[in-house]
This record gives sequence, C-alpha cells and structure tokens, in this order.
Amino acid sequence: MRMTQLALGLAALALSTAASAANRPAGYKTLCTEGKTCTVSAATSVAYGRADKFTVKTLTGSFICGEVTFGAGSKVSGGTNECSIPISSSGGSSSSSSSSSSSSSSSSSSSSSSSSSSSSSSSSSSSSSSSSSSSGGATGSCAPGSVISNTTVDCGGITVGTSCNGGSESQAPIFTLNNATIKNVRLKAGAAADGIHCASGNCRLENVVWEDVCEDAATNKSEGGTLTISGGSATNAEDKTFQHNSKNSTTVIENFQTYGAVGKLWRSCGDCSNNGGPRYVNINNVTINGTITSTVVGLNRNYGDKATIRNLKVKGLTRPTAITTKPRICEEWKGIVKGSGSTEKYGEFFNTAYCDVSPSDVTSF
Ligand code: DGU
Ligand code: CA
Repeated sequence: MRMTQLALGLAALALSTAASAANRPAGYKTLCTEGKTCTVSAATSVAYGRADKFTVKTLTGSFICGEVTFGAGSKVSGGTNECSIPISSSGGSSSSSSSSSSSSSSSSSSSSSSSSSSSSSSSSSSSSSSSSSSSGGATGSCAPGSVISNTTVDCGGITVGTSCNGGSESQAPIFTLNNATIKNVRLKAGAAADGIHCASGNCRLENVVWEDVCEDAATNKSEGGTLTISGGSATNAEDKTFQHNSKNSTTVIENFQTYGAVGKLWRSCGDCSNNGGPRYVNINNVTINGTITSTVVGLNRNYGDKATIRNLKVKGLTRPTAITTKPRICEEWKGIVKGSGSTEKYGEFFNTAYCDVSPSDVTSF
C-alpha cells in the first residue's frame, strides 16, 4: 500500500541521488564524514553536505563535521554528509577513521548496488557543479575566464584565480557577467587579477570572497544596470574594492565585510574616457573589519552621483567628528573625461544631495 510505495520511492530516490549527485563540490576532496572530528591546518574553505547541497564555512583547526559547526538545518537528509576541502588546499586530517582521498563518489551509507535505479529526481537547486574533476581546477562556468550570461551559477565554495600583476589595469577579469548571478566562490589570494566584471544587465555577486583583492574586486560596467554585492568579504584592496564605470547605473553593497587595509570600498570612476554619470551606490550593513586608508566612498558631484549609506560599522572609528582624519566616509570629487584636466577632491561630506549619510549611520566597534 501507500507506505510501501513511499518506502520504495524513497529507496529509489536515495539510490539515484547517490549515483548522480556529488557529496562534495566540484574541485573538492573528502576530508571526513558526519560526526568525525576533523582538522585543517590553515584557514580553509570547508563544504559540509551531500547530494549537491552544501554549506561552506572557512575554518581553522579542529571542528566536528556536523550541524554543530555548520549550523542548524545544514545537514542534508538521505545519506551520510561529508566535510570536504578544495583539492588544492594543503592538508587536513580526520581523527578516527579518515575516509580521505579524492573522488570515490559512493556515499558511504547503504549504497552499493546503485546503478540500477532509473528515476531522475536530481532535486537540488544549484546549477553547475558535480562531475568529480580530476584536475583540481574549477570546471565550466566556475572556471577562470568564463563569461556567464542570463543565468545563476553556484560554485559551491570553490577557490579560483589566475594571477595578479599588482595595479596593472590591463589584467583580465576572472569572471564576466551579463545579467547573471554568481555565488559561493572564493577568488584566490595573489590570483584575483581584475576581479569580476558586470558587463551588462543586472548582476549579483552573492557570498563571493576575495581572499586578497588584486587590481580591484569587481567593476560595474553595465550601462543602466545594477550590480549587487550581497554577502561575502574582501581582504586588502590597495586602491579600490568596487569600481563603478558605467553611467545611469547602481551598485548595491549589502551584508558585506572588509578585512585588512583597503583604500576605498567604492569609487565612481574619476577619469574614465567617456566619463559621466549619474552613478548610485547603496551601502547597507557593511562592516569594515580592518582599515580604510582613504575613504569608504568616493563620488563625482559634477556627474550627479549619489551614495546612500546606512548601517555602516567601522572598526576603531573615533569619528565622524572632525573631517581631517581617515577614514573618511563619503568624499565628493569633480570627475573628468580622460585627457581633459584633472580630478579635484572637494572633501568629506555628510547629508548632502550627493552624500546621503549622517554621522549616526556610521558606528564604531
Ligand atoms: O580610464 O582611469 O581603475 O576600471 C580608466 C580609469 C581608471 C580605471 C579604473 C578601473 O580609473 O581603469 O579599474
Ligand atoms: Ca580594474
């Protein structure tokens, strides 16, 4: 009767899932399984889950492979969950019976007869991923250099990069988005080149971590579009983190953190060829965990830019009181078209038509 059919259905689902879905993101290797105490020697991105569904956390030292570490609801039912780490990461270990090594693909518990099942299921929502890669590199849309258009790509927490030639403006981006979303990806320290470009449409960077910013983290080049950065973090941006070059367009930065020394969080291009505006930036719930060596935001007054800043937290901020010290919060500039004159800095402002931020929007911690 019904119960039997349900049980058979579930068994078929479990088998087919074990056969088709991966228990670690592409580019990851198994570190240990559910309930084990596992160790990573350095800060490492660890994926917990199974069947193409993962929660990714950066961990250091020993941790229990389970919900106690990755949060309530992170365990994926239907089989043994795994903790996995990028194939490229230097190491890690599991106490009590490590399952280690790379891609064996069967999910330890009660699978073995696999192959037979036919039902398609595949339930998971994230796209791309799966297919155990042997190269250790990212594959498909998550590989450096990929152009992602009109879709959402979930990279499952893998780390990617190419190279970094300091502040050279001629470096290629790691990803180019056209009206697309990329999520759960880490740009490797020393290999993040010109970051991520939004070339057209509305783009979303969700839970993207720049382990170390190279030339800049991301650039809004989408005329009339919106680039949203939601979640994630960036460490060390010598000059700018988010660069905004397109006109009549918006950059949203929300639930984001910076670490280390960062020049600016966002800058409206000061001297692009064909420069202009207006450019809008909306900043909400951003935490500066390190330092800002210049200003959080730099905009062009003459092009009608506007920064709206709310819930900004800055570590060790003893102001806003005087405008002579750093970090400044919102700077107004005169922008120029490349080749005609030079940019001019007017200074830091609160509550103007351009800098929509009051001292009470900025808190120290
Ligand atoms: O014309 O001078 O740094 O896009 C170019 C500008 C310069 C940009 C910007 C960027 O501000 O190249 O990264
Ligand atoms: Ca750049």
